[in-house]
Amino acid sequence: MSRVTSPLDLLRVMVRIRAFEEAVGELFVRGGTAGTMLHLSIGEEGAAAGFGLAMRPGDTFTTHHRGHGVFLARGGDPRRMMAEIAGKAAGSCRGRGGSMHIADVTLGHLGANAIVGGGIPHVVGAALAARHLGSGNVSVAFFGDGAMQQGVLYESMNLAALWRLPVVFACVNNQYGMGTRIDRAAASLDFDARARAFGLRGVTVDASDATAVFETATQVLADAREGRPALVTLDCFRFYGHARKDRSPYRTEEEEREGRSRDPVARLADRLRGEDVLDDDTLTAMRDDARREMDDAVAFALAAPPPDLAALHEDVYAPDRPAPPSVDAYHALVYPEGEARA
Ligand SMILES: Cc1ncc(C[n+]2csc(CCOP(=O)(O)OP(=O)(O)O)c2C)c(N)n1
Ligand SMILES: [Mg+2]
Repeated sequence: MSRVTSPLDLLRVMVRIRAFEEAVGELFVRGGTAGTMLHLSIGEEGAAAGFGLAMRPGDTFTTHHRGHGVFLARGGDPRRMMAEIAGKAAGSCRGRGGSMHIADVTLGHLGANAIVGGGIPHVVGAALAARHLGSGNVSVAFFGDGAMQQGVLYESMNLAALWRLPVVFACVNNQYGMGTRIDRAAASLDFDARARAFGLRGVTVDASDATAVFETATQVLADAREGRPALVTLDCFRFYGHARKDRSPYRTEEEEREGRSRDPVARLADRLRGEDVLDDDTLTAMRDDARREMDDAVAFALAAPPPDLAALHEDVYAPDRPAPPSVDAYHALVYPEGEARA
């Protein structure tokens, strides 16, 4: 473990991710979020914190639709993420992206993507740019096990290996793509072998152990910086349904109990308690702080004003292009009869 990241840092980030997910889940149920979908990463905190804390400032990344945890682990502001999910102008994408399309280039976050595998090729481009610029930065794609069956991953792995790009493909294997268990979707579960077939290093790590993820990530990131890209499979369990409304009727109670016993937060907390690095009061204070921080983020998001309709076309067209028609002019074009706007 590096001198700057301690196990307590890892635990604190995981506790904050869980508190965020619980708070945003509640906000969704109360109708405070924009859009109809919300994907929680509860149970996957070890992957997000372990990998996210091993990355360096300047490194870039993309995430899939279950990416709140990585955003927080990379220093994302929970207020700006909560406002984004609530569709408010104070959000990191001015409320235009929502949970599945959060981006924040100031943190190297090149964007979440709702298309399974959609964010993967972007990191190959970002890594090529890093190489040309000589920045020394790595680009990491976080995606789910569902994307392991997508062709775009293999095109990306091929180019990354061929051009020895500073890329890490990080598969968050939570065992399910929606209601389909991975062994019913993948002909082979040996993901490391798939990496090797392309000349990449392939490593699988138990992501209920955040410290192990951090150590593996530190090593593969250092190798990637030297032009040795890798595929890392972060093995974990999605505690709840695919999205907020899914109660996982396709899983047995026993499977859920067993999966939830691989709780990355409890695992590290228990270990640190056993090592006398953590006591109950400190853990309680950590949890209380995180809850307060996320309650504050919810209050901020609820109080923030909605985006101004007149700003709808901003950030859509390149600034050096002719200005698009105003919203009213566009409406007149679509409804020449003068129909009222819904
Ligand atoms: C190309 C494509 N196909 C199908 C979908 C519908 N879809 C949304 S999420 C999802 C499952 C993704 O599973 P996984 O990649 O394992 O991510 P997880 O939800 O488990 O985090 C599917 C099939 C999609 N968004 N994009
Ligand atoms: Mg999955």
